[in-house]
Amino acid sequence: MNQVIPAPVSVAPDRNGGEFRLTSQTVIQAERGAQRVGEYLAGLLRPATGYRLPVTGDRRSDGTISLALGRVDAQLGDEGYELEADRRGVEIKARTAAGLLNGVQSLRQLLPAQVESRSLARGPWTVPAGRIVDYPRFAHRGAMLDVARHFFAPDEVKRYIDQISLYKINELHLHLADDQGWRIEIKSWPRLTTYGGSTEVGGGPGGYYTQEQYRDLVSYAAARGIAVIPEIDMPGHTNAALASYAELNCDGVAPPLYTGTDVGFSSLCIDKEITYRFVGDVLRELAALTPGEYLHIGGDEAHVTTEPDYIKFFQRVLPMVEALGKKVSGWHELIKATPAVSALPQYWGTTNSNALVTDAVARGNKILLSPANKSYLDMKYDENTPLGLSWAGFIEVDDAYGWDPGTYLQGVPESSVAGVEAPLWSETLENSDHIEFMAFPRLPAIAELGWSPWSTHDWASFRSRLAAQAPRWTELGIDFYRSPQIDWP
Ligand code: TNX
Repeated sequence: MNQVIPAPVSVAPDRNGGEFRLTSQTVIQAERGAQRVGEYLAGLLRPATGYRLPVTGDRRSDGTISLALGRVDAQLGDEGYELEADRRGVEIKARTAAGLLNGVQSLRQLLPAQVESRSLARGPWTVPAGRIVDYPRFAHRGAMLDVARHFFAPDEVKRYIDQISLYKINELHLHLADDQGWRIEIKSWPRLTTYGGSTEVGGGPGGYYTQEQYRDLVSYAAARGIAVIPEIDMPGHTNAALASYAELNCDGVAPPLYTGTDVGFSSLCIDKEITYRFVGDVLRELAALTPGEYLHIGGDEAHVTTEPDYIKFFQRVLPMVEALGKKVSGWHELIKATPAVSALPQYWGTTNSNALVTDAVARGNKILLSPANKSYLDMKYDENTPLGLSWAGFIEVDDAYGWDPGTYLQGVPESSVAGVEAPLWSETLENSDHIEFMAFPRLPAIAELGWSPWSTHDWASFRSRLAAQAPRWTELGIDFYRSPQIDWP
């Protein structure tokens, strides 16, 4: 029972041993409101076991995995769950479907690794007897994927969604536009995608999501307990838009498409009225595609926008987001424009104090932590890593795991931390293999920092639990980095 990542709040293996065994007779009993989770669980377990695993609302006593809503301790909150296993069955209880999904992810990890096989595999399919009580330390546990520098097709994004859900990540931040490509269809500005989405770093064909494909991604993520935060980076990182519409440029001349990896050379034209019509249209269409609370409006590395212009720009754009009923998320530079206290600045620096962030905290903002030298999954592991960048340093597994979000930034108490995010920038990453090699094993480390109580933080325990994940990744076809810090089986 002690092998789950992220480490649960409490794990009590049954002192008499014993186990539940999944058989061809097992049924999944899902209460009203839990059927979708039941079907999701059945879908995970059927390929390897070959069992029918019917999902039913009927009450049964023996041989069931039951998913129950309501009647739980208040401390579990909306995302917590209780899991109890004995010889007769497994019961997962939670207040919400999100809590049940988290319980399901733990149950998956209590079953043998071969359960992840997508074709018939050999059991026995046992769950050790005992009880887990579990809930998250931070409400926000994010992963970010940059689909702008290199485009990733919907199936590749779904594959990553499946992988991050296993570690109870609940927010997927999609970096949808940058200098090298615009990836989300905006019906009122069609050239953003047809032209602005037509390439990527290195000059490949790029691509984009139609609004229909994007909605499908959002609902695929939601079924796994994950909200999508769409990002349109502005006023910098906008060459793809500027190339698509000449009128957005101060001089009225469209620059060429860009396929390199420089940052900080583009800016929307702050003094042109059309800029705000453009931004308003984009945000309106984006908000209509977004059931989640946040729109991310970037704000990083605006090196060719003067500070007064930067502030002027965001003082017009920030109210647009709120008028659409959404909260603002943005990189921490955005704090210069004094966003509302509901806004969520995202810290991406490499130092453990930052004056802008301390100011925002004093005003009442919560901060999302993604320190580049700890949580950036695109940083190389060491000098020999074939992919990735190294501007924020090398990040080995113990670096990714070895910091406390609750005390990391001076002047930012745990109560002002919304959570953590692990960004994956894609200048050097072209396909799912590349994504997985950089995310595994560091993504589970960041996920544990976001979920698990600090009292469970322990490198020796994490190392051994991480090693135990490897056979699962192999079953899932995840090409992970065999860090020399871990005793892989
Ligand atoms: C900095 S982090 C950026 C991105 C790059 C990344 C590469 C941040 C807010 N901006 O534009 O892709 O470094 O690691």
